[in-house]
Amino acid sequence: MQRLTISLDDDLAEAFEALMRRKGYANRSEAIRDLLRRELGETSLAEGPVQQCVAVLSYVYDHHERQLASRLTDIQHEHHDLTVSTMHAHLDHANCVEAVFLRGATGKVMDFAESVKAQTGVRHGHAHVVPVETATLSGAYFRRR
Ligand code: NI
Repeated sequence: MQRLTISLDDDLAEAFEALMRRKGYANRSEAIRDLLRRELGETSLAEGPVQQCVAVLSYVYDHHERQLASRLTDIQHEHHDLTVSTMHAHLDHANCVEAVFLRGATGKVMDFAESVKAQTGVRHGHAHVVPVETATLSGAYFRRR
């Protein structure tokens, strides 16, 4: 564990305090750690599509949309090496929400997510991609403190 001392001008410090309150952080250290983890994760995603990741892809769709439900199932079967599990909930008479848990090479996972999001009738698609290096599985990105 290392201890860092940082200096912020007043405006930035106030904005940071407001952000912490809005997001419910109990202390500055945890807020800073999460900001750093996110930035490090995004940077490593930008650096290499071959790196491994875990991801959750979520989206809403209308199951009355022609062939969409079976098309989505087909896409998942075609990528059974990436899809770990899928959770489905029926929101109302027409709409469903699905969360697909994915694991694999980041480039392939992101291509899969884009192909699902691009389907006609799929809305609010979002992939939360977390980079994983085998060597750091128990390491810095995942350590809470
Ligand atoms: Ni449904």
